[in-house]
Amino acid sequence: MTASDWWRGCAIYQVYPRSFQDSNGDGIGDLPGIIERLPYIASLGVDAIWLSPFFKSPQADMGYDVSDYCAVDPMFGTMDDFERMVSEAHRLGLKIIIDQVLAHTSDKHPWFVESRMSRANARADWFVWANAKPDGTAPNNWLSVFGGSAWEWESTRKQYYLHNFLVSQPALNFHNPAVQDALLDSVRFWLEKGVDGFRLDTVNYYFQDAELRMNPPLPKRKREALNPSNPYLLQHHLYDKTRPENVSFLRRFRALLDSFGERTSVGEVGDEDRSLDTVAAYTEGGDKLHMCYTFDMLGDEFSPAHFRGCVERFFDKVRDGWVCWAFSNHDVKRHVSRWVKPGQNSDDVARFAISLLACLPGSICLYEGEELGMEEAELTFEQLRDPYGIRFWPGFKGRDGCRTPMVWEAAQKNAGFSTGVTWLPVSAESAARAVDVQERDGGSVLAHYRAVLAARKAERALVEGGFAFLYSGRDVLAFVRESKGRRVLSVFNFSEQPVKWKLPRGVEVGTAVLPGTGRVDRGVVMLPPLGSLVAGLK
Ligand code: TEU
Ligand code: CA
Repeated sequence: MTASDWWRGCAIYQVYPRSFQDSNGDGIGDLPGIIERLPYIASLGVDAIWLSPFFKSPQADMGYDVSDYCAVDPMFGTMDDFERMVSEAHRLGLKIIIDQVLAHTSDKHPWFVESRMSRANARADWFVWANAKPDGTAPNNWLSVFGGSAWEWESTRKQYYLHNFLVSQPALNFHNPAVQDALLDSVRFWLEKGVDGFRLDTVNYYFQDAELRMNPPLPKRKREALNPSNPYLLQHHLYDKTRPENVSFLRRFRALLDSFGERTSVGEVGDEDRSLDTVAAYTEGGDKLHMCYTFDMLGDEFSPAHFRGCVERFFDKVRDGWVCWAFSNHDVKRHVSRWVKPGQNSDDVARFAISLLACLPGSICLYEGEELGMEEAELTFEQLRDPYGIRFWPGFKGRDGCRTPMVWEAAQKNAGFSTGVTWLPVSAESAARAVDVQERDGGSVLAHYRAVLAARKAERALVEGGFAFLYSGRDVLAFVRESKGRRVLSVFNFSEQPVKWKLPRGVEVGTAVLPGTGRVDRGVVMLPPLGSLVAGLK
């Protein structure tokens, strides 16, 4: 691998700025707070940070509604803070990947403020505008992910505009080349500031069907829905996102990145029933996105067959693309809470999960707090801040449960996150998991994460090797990773009982690669509940 391939097999740590570290007592995390904690991130053994949005924003969707692509929101700090953060991260050997929310702006973005004023102004065609049907209703049946029609009436223009998410997140019109140019200018702005890559939010929502055709009803083959209480997930989104045009845009985007060298990109492809076809179209050929991720491993399924299926389906469809796997992020229930069974210790689930993630072929992404085994917080309706949760409560409780603050020092107010009133509560249960407590305990989840990430980094077969599945049954998943003749065996017991798994004939296990509770006895792998064995093969 050359230096420009650093992203292949890298480990990324997602920071949600609002919830990481508050430096000024306003109860909201900020960039100076992140700078303070960079040594901690480096100590985990990750290669890069993915920073959720810190751009100027009314914060209707917690920063995923941008009103200035090239400015830092004062709530998070200054441009000077950002520059200090990048240089400090680089000094510590950490890359910085920032989140680009290009599919839509905030309704407070000057482009939209201008666009909505008339049908004839310089930015009139920068968003997706359409006339009402003769009876005055919306142009078609498209729905918003966050509830209701995807169309909002603008009485000044006497037209509807499209929003795939909140009413205050108007969709940009990518069919207009001037829009593409303006967005690429902002990407260039951050490249010049020295960022190492981009996470592209909702990259499959950039282009809408130019003819605005109706979405057909959902076919019988129902897709797995993350949130079935939401009608959006019951509609078949055939025409509201068109892919072919996006491929040319992504080529332009990639050429820009390549002109800076050693940069990366990871696209978020979600809410689609054919997302792997999309990923293939967006990553193949090495001239578009570097990596993509889908929502495959962000659901409730927890079985050998599921993880094997996710990996096999991905590499079956996306032959020369690269994947980035994640079990948690700021949009989904924390994975320990999704996967723990009654009577199980969630810390055992946390240890098992990071060992599994570390062995999967691809790059990996961790979400802040998972290295502490943080669980999903139970919040009351009054405590919610996420508009998505407020809208669908209680059928869907929103995304605040995974967004509660990081916990640093157990004995400090708000576990060291903030001296003020925090934007989401810090519970006593989460404070008990604080970093300082776990650093004193060699058997902690945090200690396990550090050991696993260090071992993975040192093992090329896990970082860049190919893979072959040996076995997947009800309880056990076994596979081999291989690079340049070096082979590493991974065996995982997903069940609540101890299991024995007989090594295939001729397979001889050498020394352990990752810390784990499994052992080998006369050709049989013995695994306690949620146990694993990851070891080199002779
Ligand atoms: O998420 C895209 C997306 O599809 C999510 O709305 C997803 O369906 C949902 O969260 C699952 O529970 C991205 C961001 O990650 C998210 O935080 C933003 O709210 C969204 O885009 C809009 O910008
Ligand atoms: Ca703050």
